[in-house]
Amino acid sequence: MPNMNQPAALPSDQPLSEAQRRFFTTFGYLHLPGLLSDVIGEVIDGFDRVWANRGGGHEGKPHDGTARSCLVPFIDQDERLSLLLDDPRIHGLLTSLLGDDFNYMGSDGNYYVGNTGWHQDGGNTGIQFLKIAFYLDSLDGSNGALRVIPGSHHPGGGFPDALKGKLGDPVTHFGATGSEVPAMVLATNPGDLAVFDHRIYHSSWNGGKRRRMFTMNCCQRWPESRLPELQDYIGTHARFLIERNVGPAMSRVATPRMRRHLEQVEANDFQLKPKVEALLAQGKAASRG
Ligand SMILES: O=C(O)CCC(=O)C(=O)O
Repeated sequence: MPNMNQPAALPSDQPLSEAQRRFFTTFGYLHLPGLLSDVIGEVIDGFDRVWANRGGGHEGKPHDGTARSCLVPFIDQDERLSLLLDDPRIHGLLTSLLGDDFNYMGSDGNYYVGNTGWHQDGGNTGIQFLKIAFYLDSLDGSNGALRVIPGSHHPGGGFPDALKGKLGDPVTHFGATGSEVPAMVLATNPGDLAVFDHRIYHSSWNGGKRRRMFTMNCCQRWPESRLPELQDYIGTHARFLIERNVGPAMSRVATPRMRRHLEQVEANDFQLKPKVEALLAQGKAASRG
C-alpha cells in the first residue's frame, strides 16, 4: 500500500548517451528537439509571469522593442521555473556533462531585439561551463535562430586560433557579413533545448523585436584551491545589481539534490553586495547582458 503522505518520487534521471556526450565535447553544442515539449506550456506561463511581476521589460519598464530586455537571475524568481533544475531530463543532461556535483550558476531571461553578433560567453578556465537555452518562439535562420560554429570551443589549435579576435568584424577579416559566416543554424521550436559550451562562438541574425528566450548556466564544481577565482567570477554578476547569485524562489523550493548544486555558489557570492552598493552609489543601471 503506497504511503499517501510521501511526495511522489521523481522519475529517474534521463542521462545523455555516450554518443551525445561525444557530440557535445567534439562540436561544442547539442540540439535536443522536443525534450521538454510536455511542459512547455507551463514554462511559457512561468516566463510570462516573471516578466509581468517585473514590469514587463528591462529595469521594471515595459519592453519597447528598441533594446534587449534582460532579467538576472530569471528562473530563480519563479517556483515552477526553479524546479526545472530538478527535471529528470535537465538534471540528467547536466550530470552527464558536468558531473553529479555540478553548480547552477544562474540564468537570464530576455526579450531580444534584432541581431546578436558573434561572441563567446567565456574563456578557457579548465572548468567546463555550459548554457541551456530555451527559445520560446519557433525560429529559423530567417527570424533569429541561434547559430553556432561547431568546434570553435576548443582551447587553441588551428581553427580556434584562426577565429580569435576576428568574428567581431567578419566583413573586414573574412569578407563575410555576420549572417554569412559558416555556421550551424539551430532551428528550434518551443520545447527544444539548445545546449552549448560557453566557449563556442555563437550569434543570432534577423530576429524581431521581442524574441523570447531564457537560459540556465551551469559549470563543474570548482576545486577548493580555486575558490577565489569562483568568487571573482560571481562578483562580475554585480552588473545585474543582484546581491545574491541564487534568487529567492530557487532557495525556497530547492530539494536536497538541488541544494547540492547551489551551495558552492551560495557560499562564495559575498563580493556581490559591496560591489552592487558601489554601482548603485554611482547611479548605474542593471546591465542588459
Ligand atoms: O539568441 C541570441 O540572440 C543570442 C544568445 C546568446 O548569445 C547567449 O545566450 O549567450
